[in-house]
Amino acid sequence: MHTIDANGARIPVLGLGTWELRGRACTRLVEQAIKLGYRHIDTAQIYENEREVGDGVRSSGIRRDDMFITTKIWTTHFAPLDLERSLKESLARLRMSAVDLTLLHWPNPHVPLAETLGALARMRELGLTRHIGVSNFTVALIEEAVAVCPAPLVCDQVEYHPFLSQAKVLDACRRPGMALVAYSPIAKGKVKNENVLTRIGWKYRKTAAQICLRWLLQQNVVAIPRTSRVERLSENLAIFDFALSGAEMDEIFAMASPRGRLTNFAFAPEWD
Ligand code: 1BO
Repeated sequence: MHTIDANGARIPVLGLGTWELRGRACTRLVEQAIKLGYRHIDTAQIYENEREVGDGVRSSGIRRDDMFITTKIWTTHFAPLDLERSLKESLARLRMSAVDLTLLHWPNPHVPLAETLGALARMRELGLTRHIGVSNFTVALIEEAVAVCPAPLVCDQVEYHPFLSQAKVLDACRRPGMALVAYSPIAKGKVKNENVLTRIGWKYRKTAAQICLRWLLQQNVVAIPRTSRVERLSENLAIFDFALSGAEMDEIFAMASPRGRLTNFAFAPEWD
């Protein structure tokens, strides 16, 4: 699996997102993904599937060291002692002694960022997580996080697909050497049958989703598509045998729109 280096982390460029995957279906999909070649699985406390993700990793038979596992701390656990307790609970559910990457899932303006990041950095020192990062952080929040965090942050995980520009966030990540990890990289299936992506796909005998994932890959962006269908797992992996031209990349960049965001909540920050 191709990887991206970011502040000491080597992140497999394609991972399996598990948001909304639950129960035995989640375990089976994680196991199947690993058997097909996935080496990066993304979960979160709020997804309520850490136990099933851990089960899937173990039943695949893969060595733990060959996997890159991310979890995310929910915003109600950002006070330092809560953060430590909740990460230990995540590890107990996953039945792992450490994860590869722990993220703050969303910004929480009610707890000072320096305190939360100080606690997260301590989790790294204690060996409970190999790397740390953030998710759903804006440019201003990335800059604040980098300034106050005692350890290097390796990524910001945000929604990113052709309908939503993340040029400013990408730039803010690159300056301190962080990776951008794209969730909903195929826009929750909305790229399927999209005209530009479908037309480019004919040329390479690829689907619109594969063109979209390749477009992210060529920007050095990590993508974590979620799917509940086994056949899609292989489709999403088959993006390493062709390359988009500069003109095709630009055509896809031109699809972004101010109304392109698909995931928003009342507690979300003011987006860039
Ligand atoms: C509330 C979950 C958003 C994507 O991780």
